[in-house]
Amino acid sequence: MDLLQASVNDKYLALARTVRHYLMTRWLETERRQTELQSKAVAYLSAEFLLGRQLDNSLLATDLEEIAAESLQGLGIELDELRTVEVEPGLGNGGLGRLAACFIDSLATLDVPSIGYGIRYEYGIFKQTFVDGRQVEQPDNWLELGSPWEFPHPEAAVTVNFGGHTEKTADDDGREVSRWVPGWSVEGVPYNYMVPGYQNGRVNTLRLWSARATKAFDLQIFNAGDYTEAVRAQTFAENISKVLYPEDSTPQGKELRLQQQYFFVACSLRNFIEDVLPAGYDLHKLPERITFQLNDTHPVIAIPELMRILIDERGWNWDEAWDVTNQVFAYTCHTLLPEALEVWPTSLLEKLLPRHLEIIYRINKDFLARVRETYPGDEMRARHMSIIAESPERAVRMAYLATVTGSKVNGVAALHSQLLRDKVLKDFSDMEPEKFTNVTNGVTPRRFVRLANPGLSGLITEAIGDGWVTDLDRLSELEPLADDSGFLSRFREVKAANKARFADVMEARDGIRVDTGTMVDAMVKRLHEYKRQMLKVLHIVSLYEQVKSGALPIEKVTPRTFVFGAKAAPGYRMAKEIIALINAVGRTVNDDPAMQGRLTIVFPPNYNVTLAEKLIPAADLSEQISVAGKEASGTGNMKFALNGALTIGTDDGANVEIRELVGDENFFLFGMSEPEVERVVSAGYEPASFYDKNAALRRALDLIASGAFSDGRRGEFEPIVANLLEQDRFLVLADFQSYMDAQARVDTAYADQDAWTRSAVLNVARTGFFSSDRSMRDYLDRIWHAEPVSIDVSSMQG
Ligand code: B1H
Repeated sequence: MDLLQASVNDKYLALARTVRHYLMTRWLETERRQTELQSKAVAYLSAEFLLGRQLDNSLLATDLEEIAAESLQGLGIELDELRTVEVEPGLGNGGLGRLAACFIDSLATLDVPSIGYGIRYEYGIFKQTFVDGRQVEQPDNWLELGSPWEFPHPEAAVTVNFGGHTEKTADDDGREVSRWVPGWSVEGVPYNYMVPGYQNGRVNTLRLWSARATKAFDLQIFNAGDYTEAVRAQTFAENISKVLYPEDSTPQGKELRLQQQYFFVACSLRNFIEDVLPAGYDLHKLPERITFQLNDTHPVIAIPELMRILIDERGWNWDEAWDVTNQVFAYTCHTLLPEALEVWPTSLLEKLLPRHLEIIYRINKDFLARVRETYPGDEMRARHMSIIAESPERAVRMAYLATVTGSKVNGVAALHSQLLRDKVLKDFSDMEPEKFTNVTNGVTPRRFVRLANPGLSGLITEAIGDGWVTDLDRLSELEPLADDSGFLSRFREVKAANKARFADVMEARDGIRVDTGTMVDAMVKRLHEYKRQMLKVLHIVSLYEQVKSGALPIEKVTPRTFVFGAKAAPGYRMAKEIIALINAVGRTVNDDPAMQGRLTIVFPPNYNVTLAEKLIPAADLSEQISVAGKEASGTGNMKFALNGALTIGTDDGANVEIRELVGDENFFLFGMSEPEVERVVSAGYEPASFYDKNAALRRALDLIASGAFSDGRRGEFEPIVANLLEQDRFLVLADFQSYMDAQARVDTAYADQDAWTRSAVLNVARTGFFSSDRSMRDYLDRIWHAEPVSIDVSSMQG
């Protein structure tokens, strides 16, 4: 094609193909080394990988950015223009999926042989739009304009069975065995993605599975002469990998979701055993070759699947199979919300995976025997610990299955892991304390500092060299510069430039104007009541109310731009109401001349990884305000701190560790602690008493109820206000005053720009701990025990 006729997308695709071609030699060499050494690897099983754009990351990993920019310029093409047309693969909901993407980046950079296994959803997380301020979801057709980063391998498809029934037969020795007679099947086609390490020659693989109808399936029906039925069957099969479930934190117990889960783990286990391991490998030695890390409970059906393979297909006895299965799985829990713990009705398992259900029953029987042996006569304990729940319906508790089977169980921040041991999984931790461990989450410094914040990266590199990109603890060398006025002023210039860049993006993306002279106060995360976006809204409404009523002179208000980014699960009513309220408050406050633009609310729709990369470097204040004891870790909190925002936050999740590291004087702590929350709740929390006692809170809530933000329609936000006054499950009203006080401290601190910038620098210097490279080292030491294998790049050329 002629360059003159090529669209921007054509040019982007051509560049992407060039870069991926360059990576190919390294990919093949990585494969070759792994085959040669046969060392232990890590398989990260995850229903979500929220990758973000690939071009920049690939250019960084290969150190090709400069060359690419120059050669493109020679052709009259701007690299920046090509960057902007890439559609990010949104194959995840939020933190859990993005964590998986950070982890595979770090594993590749640390030279660890590893493979990510997941689902190639045809539609990722929905595209959020606002219609009259209300969320409307649109399909995310991310494959529409081509997907240059994936390599389909239809020839390597594997078959996955479902349904049918089991039959009792006798084996060669006359023992009774159960056999699965499946009812139907689909094929899984692997799509491989390159996961390049940072300039180290290693390229690992992310293998995502796409479902299609089996040939046999088609043929049977074609032969019966029913063409339309055959085509329908194809659609049925393809449905399995059609769409990502948009529930974050609260899974829906839908049949299709269980199909997705089994589909991808069955494909992955088969692929690892039959294609990654050498032919004829003795599976008794499997633990020497692999740990399957279970990213939450979504892939936990892999446990009975491996047992089935070893027993039914390989003819092993139960104990042999259990011994190996025990060693190769480890489980990461990501939640504390009881409603988020996945449970599958036995009726559904019976219908979809009857043989797996039998295996789960047997695991449970053996386990309960062990419990009774350890705690004779304690029948209550046995009932509590059973993998099978009996009410409200008979169901399998997937977290318990993973805990019983896994070699290790970990939480994702220190507080979270402690609460797992003390509460959610207490009985299991009492019985097998050594099984429980913590690995605090981390984020990749390549994407979230080096790429997202080139200004800060340049400044850091100038000061301490570029070793920090793969050794983030070295940020501590910046500490002395917190007292260097020259450095502080350059740091401030970088922040200002990042605000200007963010303002440009907001203008181009959504036509939203951002005043770069204001404090950028950001709350970006999924919309969930426990995360308490409502607390932020009450802060804003209260300030507005105080100005309007004359209690607070407008000149006393610190100019702030409140940035929200939040998707709500499409079926989560209250979350969607809160989105509507934020937009309504935004419209009213932004349009009110009395505010003189001092308080501005911006809520760009469809917050995603790409927007995060622009917003986070521009932020001054990071809002991490969940009710203590509910946010397992948070990872946005780490990204903001690393980019020099100060945190206002509760003692929850990884905030605890951030505060310990940056120091109390560089963190705005507020709110009840987890034990205090427990006490208040068990004493019988009455939110209305806070409304009665606190005039500012009362005025803010009354203003919302009055219709001030809904053109006088009083009923509009009634469900939100009523919920807060009557239930308030997450103690918004109880923490309101403490939050307002902390925000007043923020205003005071911000007034002294030198001191503020000093704190910001110290946040950067002291949070190197939150690199996902460190998380990976912790997993390697405590759970995986795999060794790095370096790739020799000297023999390779482009
Ligand atoms: C987290 C989820 C999650 N925890 C169910 N649990 C899902 C649960 O599709 N589903 O059904 C999807 C996601 N996600 C998050 O994990 C935690 O809330 C964060 O606190 C944590 O930082 C993150 C990574 O560990």
